[in-house]
Amino acid sequence: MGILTKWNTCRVDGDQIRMGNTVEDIKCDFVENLFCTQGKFPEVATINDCYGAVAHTVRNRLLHRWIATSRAYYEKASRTVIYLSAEFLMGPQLGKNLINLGIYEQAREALADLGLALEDILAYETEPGLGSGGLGRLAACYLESLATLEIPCIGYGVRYEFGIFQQKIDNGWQVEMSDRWLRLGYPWEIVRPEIAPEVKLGGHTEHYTDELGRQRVRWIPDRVLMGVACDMPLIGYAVNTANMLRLWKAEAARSFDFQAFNVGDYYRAVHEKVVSENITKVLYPNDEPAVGKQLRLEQQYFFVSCSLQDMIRIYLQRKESLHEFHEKYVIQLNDTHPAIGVAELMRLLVDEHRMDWEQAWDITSNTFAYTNHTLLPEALEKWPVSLFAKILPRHLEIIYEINRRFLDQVRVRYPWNEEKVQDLSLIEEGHEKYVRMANLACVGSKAINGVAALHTELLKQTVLKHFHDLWPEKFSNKTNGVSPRRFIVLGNPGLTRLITSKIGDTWPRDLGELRKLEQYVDDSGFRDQWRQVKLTNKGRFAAMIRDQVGIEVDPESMFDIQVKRIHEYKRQHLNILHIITLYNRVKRDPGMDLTPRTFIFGGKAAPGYFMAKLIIKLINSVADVINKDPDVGGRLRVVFFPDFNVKNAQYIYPAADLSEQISTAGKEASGTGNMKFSLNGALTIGTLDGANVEIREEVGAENFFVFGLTAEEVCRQKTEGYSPRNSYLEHPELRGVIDLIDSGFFSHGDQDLFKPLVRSLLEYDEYMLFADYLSYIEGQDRVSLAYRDEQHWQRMSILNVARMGKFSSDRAIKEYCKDIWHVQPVHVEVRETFMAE
Ligand code: F58
Repeated sequence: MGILTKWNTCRVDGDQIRMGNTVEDIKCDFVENLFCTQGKFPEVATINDCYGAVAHTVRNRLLHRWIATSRAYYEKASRTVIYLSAEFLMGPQLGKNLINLGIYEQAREALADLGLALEDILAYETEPGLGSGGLGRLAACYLESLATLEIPCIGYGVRYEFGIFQQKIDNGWQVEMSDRWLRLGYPWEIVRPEIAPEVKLGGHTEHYTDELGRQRVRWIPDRVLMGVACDMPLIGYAVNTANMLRLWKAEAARSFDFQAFNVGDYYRAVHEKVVSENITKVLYPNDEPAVGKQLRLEQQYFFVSCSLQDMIRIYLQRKESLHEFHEKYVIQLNDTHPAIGVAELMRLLVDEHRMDWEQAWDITSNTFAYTNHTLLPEALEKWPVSLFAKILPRHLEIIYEINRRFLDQVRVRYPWNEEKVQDLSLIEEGHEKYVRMANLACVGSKAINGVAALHTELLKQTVLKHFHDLWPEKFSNKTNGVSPRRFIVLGNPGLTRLITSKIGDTWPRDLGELRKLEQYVDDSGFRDQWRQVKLTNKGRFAAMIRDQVGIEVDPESMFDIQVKRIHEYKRQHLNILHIITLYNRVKRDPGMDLTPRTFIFGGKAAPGYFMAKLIIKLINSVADVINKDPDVGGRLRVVFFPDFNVKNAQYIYPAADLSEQISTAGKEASGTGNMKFSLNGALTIGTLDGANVEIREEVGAENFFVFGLTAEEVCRQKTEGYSPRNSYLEHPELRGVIDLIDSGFFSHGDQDLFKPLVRSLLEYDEYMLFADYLSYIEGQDRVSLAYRDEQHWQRMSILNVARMGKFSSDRAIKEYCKDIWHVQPVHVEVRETFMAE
């Protein structure tokens, strides 16, 4: 207390403690940081030094709010949302932080005064690619909205030393390069070596009777490691709330080093350290679960255990017993990757905190909630029981006990129905037994949700049907959303200025306000400005294409873009079939009247996914031919833009005229790129899949190019027997396209290269490209026609933006808060002193 009183006298006014927001304040702090954090003087400062100095200048302003926020949460003992996710695709931090702090313009001016361009520094920044796709990016948007809505929250995850690989294209093929995002240091994280829970792995269990005569279990591990907390502050938009993302980095536990040293085994001690650190070395780059990969299971358990121990530590700072744990916390499981948390919380409560099983279960099953992100049966995670027994022997016992009690209930509810029992069981029986993580998540959670209306309905009817029959009240839909701050305000400053000039500046935190734009659709001056913004954005992206890919594209042509992970169900190859169809038409009649289009693709293929990599090769091979053909005369251009990531995405969405959302109906859970495109004024050509259905409902069917089979029709055709070869024989244009690929025309006469792709389409066509081909081509023909009526196109584009308010991540988070989390905002004031009054 003495020291606190002394510290309290150290009042410093706002400006001195690195808070000021004027151009002058920012300039001074920048120069000071150049000296004190980079150790440089201006004449020798590199771009990296300048970036570091700006980042620290911004970080200082975040830290004040971060401290004020944690103090407010501490004082109010607030109920807290825990977002547990194996992936957070946070994107570059500088621009977003400047926007959310409201000092973007001041910073730009301050740097300009010093002869530096903020744009150059933003372009220099690298991003932590700690996620592989939509699921990780959704987590990042949700954390941003949680802070903006002033909701107490901690995001917990893994600090991978290497994130998702960087993609290069070499001779048309994807080449993966390691992502060394920490190479030059990372100014946004604060490492807290003193927050370092221990995590056990392997070994065996011992059952014993304690001093009170109760049956207890001890886990004797054969490895112990340590998680070190690496924190990132996450500031909300135009509020003081700065929440925390805490990522765990694995290190060797010190006690183990000592043991080895004691017996003189220096080598083993060091080896132990290397092996321990491996756990958080690299993100698995696949878009399907890594069945049976020991390291992946260890990663999942590692971060979940660290996080739960950390939550308990924080909780016990204020409380004596853990009986109200579920009132303090609600834990959202971002898919099943953290589902082991159900068993781990049971273990911590029962084994380590000596709670009764029943009470522990009551707490656990009232703490967790589970979001499912996929309908693909092959993407449901399961782990071999043998692997579980080896790595997590105690958890396997706990899972068996949860299952025993659960199946007893099932048998009461469905007497003599062993089929039900088998479907619901946490264990899949068979030659090799598996632990089913989705079943564990469902049993251990009080709420279960899908990520778009159609997806939730299909979940209830298919993969989670038996759980829905058992507990319909647990299920709800939470359609995804995206952050308008990152994907409009930061990514599309031109559009932001135009919108704000018409409807004021409150729309970024109340996206429904965009509706007010509807009143300007008939204003031709406004439509012209709207078109001009798009043209500028296209010019900006065209320059990036020129610099990075070496292809000249015309910003006046329609930018038709498909960016997302490369996967057969997402059907990038259907897009190619359309491109080749147009090419064949031009070759037949070079003088034809063709709407000029630039087709742009981007996205990473899982390194081991042969067919996805072949699709990338096909895109590049088709590009080589078409871009050079004088008959085409530049009216069609095809570009594969390498290394699609959050940073590139910010330039891509604003430049699109047409958004390709063409997955087989019933396969894409939601999609979020579809929302980002439409919010930036692109029109969509899409199937009735995922959130496309709701986007179309919102923007109006007349402003959306729909095509293809519905999910129901896909299902029906499959059961009735679908023959892709019949479609091929029936449609001459399709035949022309497939035959051209097959002939080796795009592969310098090599008829083998694309054979696996052609074969798989002709013989199986699992994702029904041929069934949707005709309807897709007709849809594209409608698009080409529509683009020629420029005034009408602008109208549709404006209406898309005006009606997309629903897809703000703020709306999604409000729904989670109300229906699942039952949590209230906590308003944060920033005081001018660090200490309590
Ligand atoms: C995606 N899933 C869905 N998984 O595919 C997409 O429809 C949805 O919009 C998005 O989640 C957000 O809800 C997805 O991105 C992964 O990346 C997993 C990572 C771990 C391995 C398995 C895939």
